[in-house]
Amino acid sequence: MKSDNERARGQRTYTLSRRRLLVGGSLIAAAGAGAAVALADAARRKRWLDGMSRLNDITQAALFDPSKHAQTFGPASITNPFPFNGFYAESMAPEVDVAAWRLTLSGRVANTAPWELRSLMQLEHASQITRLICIEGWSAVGQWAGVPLNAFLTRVGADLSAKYVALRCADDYWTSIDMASALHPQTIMATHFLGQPLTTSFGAPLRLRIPIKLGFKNAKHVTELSATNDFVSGYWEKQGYNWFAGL
Ligand SMILES: Nc1nc2c(c(=O)[nH]1)N[C@H]1C(S)=C(S)[C@@H](COP(=O)(O)O)O[C@H]1N2
Ligand SMILES: [Mo]
Repeated sequence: MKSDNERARGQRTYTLSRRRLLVGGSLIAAAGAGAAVALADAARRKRWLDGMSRLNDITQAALFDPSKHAQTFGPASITNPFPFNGFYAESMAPEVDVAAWRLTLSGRVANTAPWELRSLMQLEHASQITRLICIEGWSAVGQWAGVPLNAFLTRVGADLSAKYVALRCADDYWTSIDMASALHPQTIMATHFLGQPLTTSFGAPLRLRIPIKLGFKNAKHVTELSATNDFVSGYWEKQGYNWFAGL
């Protein structure tokens, strides 16, 4: 039979270890709560920064001057070789089967019949020697030619008062631009680079060339275009790059 002493000791041990458990438990809980607060802070901070970036978009859109052109260059300024950039290595660039490829149209567009490359190339063409500026810190001068997006949007009966033009690509890349920039005279749906059809690395068979915006807005391997009032952001924009990305 246990003495009262022994029982008390047992009780105390139990109490102590229980207290230790409670203390340990509370510490873990506190740490957990702290982590939760830190996470909530991070989420709040991210929301705040995203909010500021959208405010920045609105300011850039308000200050946008459609009569301002990106600088153009002479052929001697063309960068050779032209650098590749993508969210993967160059060897992973999608090989699009041009015969099967179509540009599909959706959203606020009157005539959504898909376009073959051949038919696109029969439309009005424009050529430009301009600088592509990548946010990662390099730029290069190239020569692109293709259909002015303005003429194309008009041709297919897109709602030119829609807020955005959104683009989807064969490599699951996507981006979107404001309508005013889509209608800018230097914004083209390029089919050619240096007078030749676009190669796989550089966006075959069709890419957006928009010299008034940063490189990541220049979607390559475009497969779908829509005019929309829904803000769909973009691949890099979702990861924090400013959406408007005007120069
Ligand atoms: N489909 C698609 N388009 C894309 C990208 C991409 O990864 N996929 N990268 C963008 C980025 S960040 C830049 S700088 C330019 C690079 O174009 P270039 O390879 O012709 O230099 O393409 C843009 N368009
Ligand atoms: Mo880029």
